[in-house]
Amino acid sequence: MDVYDRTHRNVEERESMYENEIAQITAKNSNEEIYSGLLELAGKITQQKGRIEGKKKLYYISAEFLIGKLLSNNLINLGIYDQVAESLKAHGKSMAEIEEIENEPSLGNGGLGRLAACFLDSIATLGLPGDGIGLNYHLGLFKQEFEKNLQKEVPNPWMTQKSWLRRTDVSYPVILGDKKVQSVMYEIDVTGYDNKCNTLKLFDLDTVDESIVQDGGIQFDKENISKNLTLFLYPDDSDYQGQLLRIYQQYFMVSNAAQLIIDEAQAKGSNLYDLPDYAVIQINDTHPTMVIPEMIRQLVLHNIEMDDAIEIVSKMCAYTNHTILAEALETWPLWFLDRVVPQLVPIIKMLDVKVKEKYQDERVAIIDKDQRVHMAHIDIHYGFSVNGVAALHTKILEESELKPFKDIYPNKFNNKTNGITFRRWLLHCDHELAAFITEKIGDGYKKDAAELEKLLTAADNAADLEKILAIKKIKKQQLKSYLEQKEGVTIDEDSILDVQVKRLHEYKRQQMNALYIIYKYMQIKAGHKPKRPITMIFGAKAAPAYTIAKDIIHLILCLSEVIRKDPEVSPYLKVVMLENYNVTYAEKVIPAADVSEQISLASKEASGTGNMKFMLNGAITLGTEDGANVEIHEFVGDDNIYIFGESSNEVIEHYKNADYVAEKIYDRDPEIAKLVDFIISKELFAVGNKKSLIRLYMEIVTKDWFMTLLDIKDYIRVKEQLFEDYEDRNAWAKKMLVNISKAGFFSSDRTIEQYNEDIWKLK
Ligand code: GPQ
Repeated sequence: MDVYDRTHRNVEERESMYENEIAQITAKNSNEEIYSGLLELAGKITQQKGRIEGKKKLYYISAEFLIGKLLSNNLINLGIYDQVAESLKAHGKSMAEIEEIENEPSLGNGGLGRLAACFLDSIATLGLPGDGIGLNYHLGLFKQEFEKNLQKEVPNPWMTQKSWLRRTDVSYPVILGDKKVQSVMYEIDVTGYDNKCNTLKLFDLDTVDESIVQDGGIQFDKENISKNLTLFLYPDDSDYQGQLLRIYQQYFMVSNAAQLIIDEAQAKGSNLYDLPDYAVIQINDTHPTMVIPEMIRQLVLHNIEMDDAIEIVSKMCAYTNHTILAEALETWPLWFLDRVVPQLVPIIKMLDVKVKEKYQDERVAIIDKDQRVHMAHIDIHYGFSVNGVAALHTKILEESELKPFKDIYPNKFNNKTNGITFRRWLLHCDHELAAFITEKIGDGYKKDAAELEKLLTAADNAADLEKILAIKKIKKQQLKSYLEQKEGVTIDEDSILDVQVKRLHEYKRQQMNALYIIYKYMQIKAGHKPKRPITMIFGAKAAPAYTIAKDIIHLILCLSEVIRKDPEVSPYLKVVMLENYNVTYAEKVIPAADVSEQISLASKEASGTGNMKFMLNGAITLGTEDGANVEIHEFVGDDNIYIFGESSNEVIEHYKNADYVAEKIYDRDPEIAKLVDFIISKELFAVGNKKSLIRLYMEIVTKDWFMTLLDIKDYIRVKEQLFEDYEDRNAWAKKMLVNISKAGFFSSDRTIEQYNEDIWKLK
């Protein structure tokens, strides 16, 4: 029997096995009871399937795991989703209402955290032994609310009595400053699609006290470490205490990780000298970097000589870089580390001395002349692999950002273009599209995403093109009713849905999209109405201390209000800023999108993963040649993507020569000036905060660090072309199909296979 048939048989057996239980659970009256019944059943099936075992195991250490709600995800992976959904339907209920009971875990921020979650799904699906290790943030990332067109941050308690989170009795002592604390490990099962499971291990402290957080904005006592250690993800680090807290968190995470890894390896028979045969650690950006000196310290405590310990650890650790933004590259003043983790400082100093003995090059030093510790440099010198997250990103790392390291260690560098799990980002979020694909090409694509290419034949079939447009409309209608209930706004399902959802950052250039809205508003006021109404959707949280990012949110909310209240414009243009954009929201909005805005300044977006989700769901990319957009472009070809703006090479040159001056463009080009000036118009002042709008205006005119004005005209030109092309519905549907069928490469199953082949080498 081949694998496909066996898979099928397993699903059928399982379905009949749990038929009675599913019938009982779904017959319950309250949605809460149904939810907890399903939670228990999923836990039971997971346990029956068992854990993925192997001598060597991967530990994916990450400050963030943006896992999203787990109910549907787990039911799909366990093979009982359809049966549960049907059974619910027979009782007049829907999966969607049961999903509403679950809180979305607030354990991540953006792309890096979501990538970690997609990776866990693929690792388990491929049957590789690999666990995630992170922290159990009680209040996680803040919840975003809008008040007076401004972002307000409120605590986001997500843990409930009944949840996927399970307390274990695993516990380790950790030194935090002058105190020793005792950790607690929680676990969440990571189900593989038609496979066994791994776990996500989240460390915490029993002494953490949510009650120290005051109402009305997020304020708490940053000094009381044992009370606040795991309260928040990225506690505000705009002050000194906040920065220390970040280091405490990082150390707590990696000290637990190191002790757990040693324990598990020893239990499997390791003598610790052979630890690299039992464990490989993937360091997800630099937040977990201290695992290197901490692991060395732990091994020395186990009576291993320092030099041996360094060698052992260097064979175990691999580092992924997720950004070239200078401000995001972590460097800590040595004296900070001396206060928080004095036990690591002698080791870090020794690692630094060894580097300095070998290489007399300040650029590759761990401790620089200002006594700052460059975390990435520890990873590169004392890990065996360094990877970027898209082809262009890795190239920039190798050729400029990390060139001195590439020269020393040519073989350590490799690329691993990011991916997304198709279970969540197709099977779960767009059942209609998945059913269409299955009908056309069978369900082999669910396990082998490359099979999506077979769909290309549908691009020549008029009936299929009709269907694909009809599915998009259904997804828009579903989003419409969700938004009516969630936001109290109504969108037009026949309008073009143009979506930019991602964290708010100047390099991602939401402000450029806002300038387009101003352009369109002015066009409509001047009588040039679009052929079809346009709905612009934004979703983005700004870091609480990132003032300009909050100003950009303010601008978008103000534009939304001005347009909404203007009867001349509102029939043609609508701006919706989603409140508290998160994974759950992404699952609703991405399948409904026509246009995927990926407009970062070329060279600045390491990869992007939203771009892949939109592509898979049949949205067309409007973007710069940046991150994975470059690879998307290569796959779909010029006719099926809209590219604009200066290239990464040109941008890098501008930075090098410091020759980009926004003010010059503003002075030279009255059309551009007109758009920017609207930010401080009486129309916007009437609904907004003058100080914030002026600050943003000044920033764009006098600084514009991410070169909005450089690309704005090309952006408007290409976007107008895209809207025109949209009217040829048949041609547009073809573009959609090409995008879907070429998305296979961006499955995280492919990414994980490559990590395993080149780096982890798990059996
Ligand atoms: N990314 Cl360093 C984050 O979301 N957070 C971070 O702290 C860093 C990177 C993103 C990056 O901006 C995207 O381009 C990537 O697609 C994503 O990581 C995953 O690699």
